[in-house]
Amino acid sequence: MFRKVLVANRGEIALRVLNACRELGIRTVAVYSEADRNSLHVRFADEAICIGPPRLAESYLNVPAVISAAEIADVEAIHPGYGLLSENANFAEVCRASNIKFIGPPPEVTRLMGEKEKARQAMKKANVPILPGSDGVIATAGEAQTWAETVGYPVILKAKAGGGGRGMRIVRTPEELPNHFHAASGEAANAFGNGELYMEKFIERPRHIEFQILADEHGNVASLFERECSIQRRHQKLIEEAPSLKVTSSLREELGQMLCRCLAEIGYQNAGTVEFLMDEDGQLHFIEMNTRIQVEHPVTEAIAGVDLVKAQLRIAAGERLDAILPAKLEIRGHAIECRINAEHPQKFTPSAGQITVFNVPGGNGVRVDTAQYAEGVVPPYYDSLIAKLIVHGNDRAEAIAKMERALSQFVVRGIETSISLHQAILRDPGFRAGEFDTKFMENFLAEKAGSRSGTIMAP
Ligand code: MV4
Repeated sequence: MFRKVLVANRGEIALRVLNACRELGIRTVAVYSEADRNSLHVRFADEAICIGPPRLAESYLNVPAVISAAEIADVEAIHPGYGLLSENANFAEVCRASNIKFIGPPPEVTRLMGEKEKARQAMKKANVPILPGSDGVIATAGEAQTWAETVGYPVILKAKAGGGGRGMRIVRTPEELPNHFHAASGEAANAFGNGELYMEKFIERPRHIEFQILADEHGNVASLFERECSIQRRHQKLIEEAPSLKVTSSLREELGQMLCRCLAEIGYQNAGTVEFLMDEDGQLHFIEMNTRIQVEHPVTEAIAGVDLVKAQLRIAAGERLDAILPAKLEIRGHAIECRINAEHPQKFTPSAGQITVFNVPGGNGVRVDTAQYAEGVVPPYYDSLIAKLIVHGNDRAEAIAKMERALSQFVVRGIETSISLHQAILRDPGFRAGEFDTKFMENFLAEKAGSRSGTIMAP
């Protein structure tokens, strides 16, 4: 196992990774920006190094600053957490050149999955179901029209270098295709420095379902079941759960095996998430792969009984999956996560400032991942996620009851949070019945805005 690891992140995930290291007997090094001087990830690491001013580009995204810190502290490995440098293949290459182990897949694999169209072809080759669409990128609007005829309208144009919803255009008629093609291409060129597009059949009201994968460095791959992530707004997930009510055990088994074979073929290593859209017939279609640990990993940890961050560290240190995982992976109960954001619960505007009261719920089956505390400060420079509330029950109904109880005991004052929004979602009959798709929040917010009081929240 590593002697010393640097955590190249901040907030709850930095603390989450530091905790895993601590429990494995690994010395820890935190890096921080000037805005995070008083953060818990700094306080609870064995060593901490300031890497620059508050702005991300000058601190947490500053590759030379992070690498210098790693060299000064003499670490053997870097854990990137999620976001920031976690899916940056160039960073992983600099780590490799500096003789520092990057805790994640090899840069070649990250690069392959970053080119969404190549990832799609790789999945297709391994018989993983993909949506009807173009084979490779589309050069011109005319070519796009030809593909759209074969696929059938509506279609969606996506950026090859994209992901996470940017640079996408839904096209419903041949007439509007040329305009959408040029707009999407321009937006992609602007956002990703690459205007290349590909096309897929558009699914109207999909569910977002993703599979958690672990792969060791000896060619072994395991599927740790799926998460349901359809409760989102503008591509920001709000609530995730595991398992999905809509994935049958045969589908889970079959797709899990297929993914393991495919990812072994590709040479995948470490933790990864394969994203699917589920159509109205309950069929899953691959859309993209994320080559990192995800925000919502704790719901999988709860139902699978596996510490995914410890698994990442042990895999990167060369251990084999059969030494890390139980002999037989099984789903136990049901888990739900609410992302507690520092933002207005209806307007979604960020709410930075000093926290005055921070009462965290606990008890059987309740987990809170946070780096916040009473008198802590939420800086205006970063992501609004301040805590994740995760509950684990014997079934979904028990998990919902536990979540409602825990939310009612989660008290944050000084800043605004999404806690009351989560309480309102949990009361929704559609949510309670498990009947929802990726349009849920749009409908939910429109309905509440139209209601008599105009407010979602109970007093
Ligand atoms: C789609 C789609 C419908 N059909 N692809 C949005 C983010 C990116 N990862 C993929 N996205 C979508 N791709 C086809 N062929 C609908 C979405 C989509 C979506 C997907 C998952 C979760 C939330 C979403 C919200 C809007 C659109």
